[in-house]
Amino acid sequence: MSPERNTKQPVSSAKDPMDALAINTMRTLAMDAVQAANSGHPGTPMALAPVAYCLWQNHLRYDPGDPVWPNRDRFVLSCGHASMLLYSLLHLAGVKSVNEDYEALGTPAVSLDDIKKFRQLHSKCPGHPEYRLTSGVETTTGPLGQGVGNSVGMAIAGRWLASRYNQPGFEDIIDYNVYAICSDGDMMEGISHEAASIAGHLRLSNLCWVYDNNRITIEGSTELAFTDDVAERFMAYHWNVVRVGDANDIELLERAYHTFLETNDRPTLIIVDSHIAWGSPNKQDTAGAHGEPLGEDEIRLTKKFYGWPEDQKFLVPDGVYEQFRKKIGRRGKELRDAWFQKLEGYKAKYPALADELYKIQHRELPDGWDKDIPSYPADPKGQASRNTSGEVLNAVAKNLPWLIGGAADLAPSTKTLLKNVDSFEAGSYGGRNMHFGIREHAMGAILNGMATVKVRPYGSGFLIFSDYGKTPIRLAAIMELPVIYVFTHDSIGVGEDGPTHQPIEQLPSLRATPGLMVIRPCDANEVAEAWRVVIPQKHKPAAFILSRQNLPTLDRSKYAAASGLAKGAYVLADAPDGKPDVILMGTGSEVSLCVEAYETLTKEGVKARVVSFPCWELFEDQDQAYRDSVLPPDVMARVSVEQASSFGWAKYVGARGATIGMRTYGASAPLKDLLKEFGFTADRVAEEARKQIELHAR
Ligand SMILES: Cc1ncc(C[n+]2csc(CCOP(=O)(O)OP(=O)(O)O)c2C)c(N)n1
Ligand SMILES: [Mg+2]
Repeated sequence: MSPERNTKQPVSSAKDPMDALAINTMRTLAMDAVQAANSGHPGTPMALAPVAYCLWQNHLRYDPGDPVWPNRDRFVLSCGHASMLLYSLLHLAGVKSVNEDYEALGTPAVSLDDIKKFRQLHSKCPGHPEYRLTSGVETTTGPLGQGVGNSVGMAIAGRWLASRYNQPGFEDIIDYNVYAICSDGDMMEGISHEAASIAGHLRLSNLCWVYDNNRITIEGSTELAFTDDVAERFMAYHWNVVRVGDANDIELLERAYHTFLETNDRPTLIIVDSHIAWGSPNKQDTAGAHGEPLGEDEIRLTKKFYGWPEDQKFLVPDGVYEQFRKKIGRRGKELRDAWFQKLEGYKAKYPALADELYKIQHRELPDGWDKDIPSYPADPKGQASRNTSGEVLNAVAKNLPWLIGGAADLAPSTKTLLKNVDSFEAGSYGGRNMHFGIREHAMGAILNGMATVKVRPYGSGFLIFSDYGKTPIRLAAIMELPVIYVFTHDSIGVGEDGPTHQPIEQLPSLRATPGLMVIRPCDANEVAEAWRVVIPQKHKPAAFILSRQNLPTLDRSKYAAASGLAKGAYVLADAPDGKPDVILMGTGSEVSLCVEAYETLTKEGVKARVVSFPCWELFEDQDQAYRDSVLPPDVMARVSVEQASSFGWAKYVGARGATIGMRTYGASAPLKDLLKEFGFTADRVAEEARKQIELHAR
């Protein structure tokens, strides 16, 4: 079957001629912007213009003047390649920009000039919508499937906030809905299966996905690779499924949105059949015709069909801005103003809850959030860092009510269960223990969606499976969302489970993610410090890398205080005169090996220093003087020890330094045998130290 093609989008069935004019304005802006950039996807924004227009104008509870109003409906464009659809809406609806402190600036979020500079440096209209860069963009999309995943997190956060903050007389303080527009690609990606499955299970009736069933992707018809019965699939996930046979049929679209609004026990999928506009007949058979500019001639023809001045570019006809002001503008402002008025009454009646809501929205913490974080006495046996982390997490959660999270079915292993706290489940949306199921990828995207709503989410699993959810991790870093990942079973230390479960390259790969704080604490007190550093972060995601096996708790009266963790790396033990001949550095379980080797070397009269190095990202943030004080440039005899790929350590040990790490996968065996086999012993560390001193003395 050849894909159906239709360059000229039929004029929509809008009754008000101004609606039709506004819809065609969105389409022509998309054509012109993509043509000017000479790259991008014009077809989908054109085809979906009526779908999004109808939603924004008639349903979205959204005030363009205040795009951070906490109870606004969320709109996610999961098919981020259709970004011009969102940019034209943000522009025409007059959405205002907001600064880092969430204050409305009065300037447009997207100016016509930004649209003219679509995909150019410093434009507010980058190739794919970017959260933080452009006000009104609720989440960064582009990697297909992420947006729909985020939308589930937004819906979850909405349900949780409603459960805690809606009170008698104030039942609608939080009652926003979440809409996501998605495409064939979103539907094919595995993450949409995971996300839809958990959304259906949780019966998130505040969630609506609009699926653009245009039956075409880049290589051609979906017949090539995708013949799922999407409706059946979603019904099996316990979704309500509605069909709209024609994307231009405003009446059918209206009916579908109403059905969503009236459905109170499950999420809704609206399947919209559409035809993509994708270039003239002579371009149809060339590879890449889908997702390319239409070309000047085609644009002229299309504009003629719309009754548009053929040579005018970026035209917004008279009355179009007014049409948006009259509908979404007026409705949104009224709703928003009424909400803030209501909030005054709420503040009077429920001051403590109102204060929490304020703090959540500003990413502030309750006073005394850290008062129950324990400190740990020296203990040669110690405990696993995952266990300490569970204790510290619980100590923090007690005083930070909007810390919410869970595991991908591994809470007994990751120790992330909050004690004396309910589960977040369908019909019990006040719980804070999330059960993501074995869905690492969706978990990551859900955490991102929750973080955009500004509750404080965490997710957990085995470090090895962080790869399953890597894209959401990097998107959290791009979006600067303070998501917390608790990754346990951090090394070949998992022993008998063998190479499939022993992380090797995961640590360097996470460390290579710009902006992600990867923290591998060496003992119980470093774990406590790590949480102390991470929780106040407003714009940085963090990953805790924790052991399954016990780690001795260092005697901090003998060695330096764990508060050094805040600087990423610190001198734990030093040569008596502070002038070491060799530096031993390690993270996590390997720090105690360094300490043991240090004691041996010291007895031999060798002047050694131990550097505990829990977080590269934090260390790189320190000034040169501090970094030199930890790693003096004139001491090049250096040894690093870490049970992971040694990739990257040369940066700190130098080209002639020694790295004790992994250059192969691990093996299935008891831990003590593995440590010997792969050289993670204090003797080996001491031996490499002696060799280093000799090498650098030459
Ligand atoms: C995870 C991911 N893989 C691949 C791509 C590259 N890509 C961009 S658009 C697209 C296909 C578009 O087809 P569809 O999702 O049906 O959207 P439509 O073109 O119909 O709007 C692909 C493969 C991507 N953006 N994300
Ligand atoms: Mg498609």
